Amino acid sequence: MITETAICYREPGTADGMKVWQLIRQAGSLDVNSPYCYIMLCDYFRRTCVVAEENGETVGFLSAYRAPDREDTLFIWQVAVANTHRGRGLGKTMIKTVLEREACRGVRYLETTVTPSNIASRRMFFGLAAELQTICESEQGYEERFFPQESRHEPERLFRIGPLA
Ligand code: 9YT
Repeated sequence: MITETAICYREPGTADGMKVWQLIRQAGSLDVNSPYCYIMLCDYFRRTCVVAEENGETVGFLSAYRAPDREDTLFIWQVAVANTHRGRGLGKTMIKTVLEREACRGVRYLETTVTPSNIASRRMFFGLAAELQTICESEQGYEERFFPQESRHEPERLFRIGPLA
């Protein structure tokens, strides 16, 4: 028997911050920021963030904000999907969910940065651009030299998707 449960996509609230931090830690492929950072995102930036939930469990998180000096651009900070829920389009659905909100009215471009090792994320953004019938351009972004050496951080390549219809 196959049991399909519904995934709910919603705005986060302050209380989601700690679960999001746990998700990011478990997911493994992203920078683990402080619990405080996720609480702030879930509170002050809730209108442009998305929690994906299944049976009350946090299985996905999208953090994003409108670029302060470019109103038409939504910067996507992190797209996190639980290991158990990969390959099911959660990342794309979270992005489409946020784009439909009032908070994203007038957004024509998506920008994000992705490390070379995060192949799934790169693939997702190119796939999303195709679905939205637009293009995905790639630029240098934040090279390794911007990061402290001891952090051993990979370069962050910039991807710009748009214009959106
Ligand atoms: C799209 C995405 O998840 N980018 C990750 C940026 C960075 N490496 C981070 O915050 O983990």
